[in-house]
Amino acid sequence: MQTIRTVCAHDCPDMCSLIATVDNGRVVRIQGDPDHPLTAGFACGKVNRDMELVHSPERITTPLRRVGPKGSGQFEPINWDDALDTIVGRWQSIIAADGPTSILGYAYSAHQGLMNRGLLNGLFHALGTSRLLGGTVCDSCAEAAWDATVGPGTGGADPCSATEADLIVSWGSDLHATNVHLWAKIEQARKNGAKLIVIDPRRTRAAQSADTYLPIRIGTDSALALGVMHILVRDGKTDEAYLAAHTIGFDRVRTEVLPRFTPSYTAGITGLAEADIERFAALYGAAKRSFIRIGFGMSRYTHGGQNLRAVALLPGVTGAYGRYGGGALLATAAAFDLNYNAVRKPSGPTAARTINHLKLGEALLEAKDPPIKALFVAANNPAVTNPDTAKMRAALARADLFTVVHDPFLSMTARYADIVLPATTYLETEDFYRSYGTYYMQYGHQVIAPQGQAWSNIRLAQTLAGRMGLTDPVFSMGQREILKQMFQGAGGAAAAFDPATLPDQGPVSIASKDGQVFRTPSGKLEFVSETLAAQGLPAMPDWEPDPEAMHHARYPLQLLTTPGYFQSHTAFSGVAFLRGREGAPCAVLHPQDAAARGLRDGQAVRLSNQRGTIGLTLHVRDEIQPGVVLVPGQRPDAEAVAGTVNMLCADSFTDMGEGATYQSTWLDVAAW
Ligand SMILES: Nc1nc2c(c(=O)[nH]1)N[C@H]1C(S)=C(S)[C@@H](COP(=O)(O)OP(=O)(O)OC[C@H]3O[C@@H](n4cnc5c(=O)[nH]c(N)nc54)[C@H](O)[C@@H]3O)O[C@H]1N2
Ligand SMILES: Nc1nc2c(c(=O)[nH]1)N[C@H]1C(S)=C(S)[C@@H](COP(=O)(O)OP(=O)(O)OC[C@H]3O[C@@H](n4cnc5c(=O)[nH]c(N)nc54)[C@H](O)[C@@H]3O)O[C@H]1N2
Ligand code: SF4
Ligand SMILES: [Mo]
Repeated sequence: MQTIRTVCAHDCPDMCSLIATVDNGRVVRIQGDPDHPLTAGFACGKVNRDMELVHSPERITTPLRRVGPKGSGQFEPINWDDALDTIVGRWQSIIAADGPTSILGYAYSAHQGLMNRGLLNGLFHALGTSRLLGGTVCDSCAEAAWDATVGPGTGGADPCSATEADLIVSWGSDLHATNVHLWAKIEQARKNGAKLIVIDPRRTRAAQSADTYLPIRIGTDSALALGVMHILVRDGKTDEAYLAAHTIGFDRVRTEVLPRFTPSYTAGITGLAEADIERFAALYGAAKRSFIRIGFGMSRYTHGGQNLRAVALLPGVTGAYGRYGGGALLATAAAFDLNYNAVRKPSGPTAARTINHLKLGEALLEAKDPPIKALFVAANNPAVTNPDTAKMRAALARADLFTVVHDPFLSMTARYADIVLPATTYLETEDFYRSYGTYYMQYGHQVIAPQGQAWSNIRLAQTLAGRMGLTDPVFSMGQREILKQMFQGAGGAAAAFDPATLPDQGPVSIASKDGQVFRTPSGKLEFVSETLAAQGLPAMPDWEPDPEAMHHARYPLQLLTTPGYFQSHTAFSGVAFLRGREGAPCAVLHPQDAAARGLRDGQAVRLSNQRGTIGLTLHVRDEIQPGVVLVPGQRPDAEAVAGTVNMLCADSFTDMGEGATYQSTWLDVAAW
């Protein structure tokens, strides 16, 4: 038996340090590292079972060549040399005929290691192919709103500071699912007397144990934030000295926007009781160190940027941004100023065609001059997780599209591939990590040898680069050498670390106890944003109804799509135990809506709208308000009655950051 310290590479803000126990070449146990202050000795309920992920009987063990129709999942094993010969031969002839931009290749976020993700993207950058504008299925709207308000290159409040808070607001964040280690800090803060407020259309587990729960209507967060500001102004609870020194534009918002957001107007929009809004504002106004955890959920909506921006402005009104333990946490990644380009952009043209991730289906079907002839996908399953999945799958089914998928499992996307390549999981690789929800970075060590004939993303990138004739040094360097490159020219707090010693160091933090830094053009928190105005967007925060709500007459229910507790998108769908814990893919209706449709708990139901129909198991529960259908997670079709939730969602853009609008979806529910 041997124990090895590594880092959890799953797409999760906590980025835990893990202790893996290995016996005879097999991982037999995974525990949280007690020496990482946030991990604090425990891993989440998913990763506790990662020995079942890495040793899953459902993993693919050899390269595969498709022998049946696209999507059918019929493949035959081939060896790596044949697979690579086929790929390189096809890519070279496509480049010769139509140029490199007729290829689109990328790795996405299911391996958070900077090298495993970065180097495959570096390969395609160096080849000059079309480039994926990534993140639009996830956080690009939230990020654009944060950047316009707080500034680019800035992280939010340190999660470790939450223990110092006197008030915690979990605003659209399902802490037990996506941020369980922050939950542990919040429990500590509550022992010290802090109050917890949860603002979420779903009565999450955190909401059940909160001091106050506000069941807000989907997409109305900007109205609530402005309603709270209205009361703070009315009651003289603003910190005028902080506003004058660190913010711009509040006076305009105070006179031109806030007068409308009376408690009764705010209540009408948000569906909350006036008394509850008053109570929340009173608590927020009285707190010195109010800590808001902002989740991404509220941004996945037509006006998601406005929602997030208004919430991110609130700590400026009371000066909470200036105090340790106060402020707002959306993400932290922007604070790590490393030389990412060493890995992601070793060479290649400065500009090439970009394809928005959420429009991948459309681009594969419609892009011209040149059309996309070859697709390479690693660490992403767009046939389930992209919006408008029917279009996505029609695109993947295109007979003349040469598709390669690199994945540890035969994902729904892989079923459409011409060649499938077996990928290692993170436990079979080493890498360097920086978190997006904490201020830690850490080197993660390889725990066991690659299983079967699986290759890491790095090995694949370096081998394909060699075969394609690329000579950039990063494609032949060892990983410790690449790490040094990433620290050459590093800035900010990261620059103080020596990459030669990091692999032996365990977790290290770049956190600071100073107040929130603003890196907007004005250097202040921007209540009025000229940057947004220049893009034709409202310069000031406001609330407007969603134009998609016009479908309301025919499809009266709005979709609430949330993370699965025991599934993270589809990344754990190869673990039978976790599939069982999550349960069959389901839809949740309020008892009133179920009764109105004559539906009962446990029956199969059809969810439909103008884009399609899917089949799920119904749960009737009052954890949501009437008028909402909750569908947790994005689950592969094979587990459902039929289809997958993103078949109902449009591939349209949010107001900021060209992000996905999953929640601007109206539908109806009937018996299957
Ligand atoms: N277990 C698990 N962990 C995960 C993931 C997962 O799928 N499962 N996903 C990972 C990834 S890729 C990401 S990006 C992160 C973040 O993943 P996100 O999907 O952004 O999850 P949260 O930040 O928890 O935000 C979701 C919460 O917001 C609420 N919500 C939805 N709409 C609104 C709204 O309009 N207003 C308000 N106030 N609340 C709303 C939902 O009910 C839910 O409780 O988590 C990561 N961690
Ligand atoms: N309706 C709806 N849809 C959503 C969301 C939502 O809230 N609602 N959330 C969106 C968000 S936040 C995100 S980030 C996306 C996530 O969407 P995806 O990126 O598609 O996430 P996963 O389903 O986890 O797919 C990751 C794939 O990578 C594979 N993989 C895991 N590790 C490795 C590795 O080391 N190497 C390689 N090559 N492959 C690996 C996994 O087996 C899996 O097939 O989904 C988005 N889709
Ligand atoms: S909480 Fe997140 S980072 Fe920690 S073990 Fe679970 S998935 Fe990994
Ligand atoms: Mo995400």
